[in-house]
Formats: sequence, structure tokens, C-alpha cells
Amino acid sequence: MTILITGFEPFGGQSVNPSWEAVSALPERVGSCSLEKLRLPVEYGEAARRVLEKARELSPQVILCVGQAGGRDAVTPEVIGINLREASIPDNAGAAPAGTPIDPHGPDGLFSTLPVREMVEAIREKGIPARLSYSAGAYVCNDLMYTLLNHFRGTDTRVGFVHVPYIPSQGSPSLPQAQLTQALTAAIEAL
Ligand code: PCA
Repeated sequence: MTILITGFEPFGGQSVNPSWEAVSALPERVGSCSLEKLRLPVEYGEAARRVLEKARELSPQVILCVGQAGGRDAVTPEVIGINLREASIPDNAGAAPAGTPIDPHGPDGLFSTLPVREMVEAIREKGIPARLSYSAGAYVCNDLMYTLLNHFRGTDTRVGFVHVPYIPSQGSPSLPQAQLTQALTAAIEAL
């Protein structure tokens, strides 16, 4: 099984993004899964375009996207993506949409097609805090999750998103990068 796994570049004045720190430290394989890693820009629309381009090349069975959620104290698989763009700060290209749909013809919300509850269980079994999240926000992470779920609706390609807390150098609450990487490994093992 090929898994396309993505993390983001830094944004919002930070010098690191724990999502890419955690993803880039993953091994090339987890069990029988081969991992293809991709670092994404924090830009509405463009992040999803990059993933779709890579997915055309690789035909992955699973696309697992990871992003930073400052303020959270646990690893949080996202349950749902919503059809809304609402930026609290401009993205890295300066875009700040306010209350616009991602796809004017798309459904209001789309559920993750990954086994989010099993992923939470598997992460907790490693002793790392994890819980479901029922909102990925309305910034670039939600944009990516919703756009991919919408694109792969009705296909065999499974899509999901996991938000991770800060790493200690960014402030508190935080989890060490090694634990974030372990959590992603556990999530992959639960697929
Ligand atoms: N977190 C932001 C975008 C990039 C990231 O890592 C978000 O939650 O939307």
C-alpha cells in the first residue's frame, strides 16, 4: 500500500511547523506501507493542488495530511471537513478569504474516510494523548482536507487529516517531535 503523507511549511510567524517536523522524521516504510512525503505551502487552493498533482503520479491508496493546531494538547484526527474558507490571518500568499465556500456546488461537510476512532485508540496505546476533533477550522488545513475528500468522493482513495500540537520550541501546550512521529506511525498502523 502506498500512502501519501503531507506536512506544512511554517506560517503565522513561526519558524517551524511541527507537522512537517513529524512527517519528515517518519521512516520510508511502516509495516507493509510505503510512505511518500510531501511538504506543502500554507496557501488556500495551492496546497490541495500540489497533493492532487502528486496523487496523479503515485495513485496512493491513502492520503494522510498533517497540520499544526497551536493550543491543542493532543494529537487530533479530524472527523469532518467543511465547505468554508474563513481566514483569521492571511495565508502565506497573502490571501484572506472571509466566509466563502471552497466548492459552491459541494456538500456542506465531508467526513474523513480514514478510521479515525481506531487511529485515536492506536495513538493512545503508545501512551500519547489523542482525541477526535470535530472541527479542522476554516483555514488552509480544512481547505486541504475538504478539497481532497470532495475530489476523491466515491473512489477507493481514502483521505484524512490529523492536527498535531506545537513542539516544545514553539510554546505550550506541546508534545516532543519524536512523540508526534510515533503517533503518526501508530495512526498508519491502524489503517
Ligand atoms: N495549520 C493550519 C494551516 C497549516 C497548518 O499547519 C491550519 O490548521 O489550518
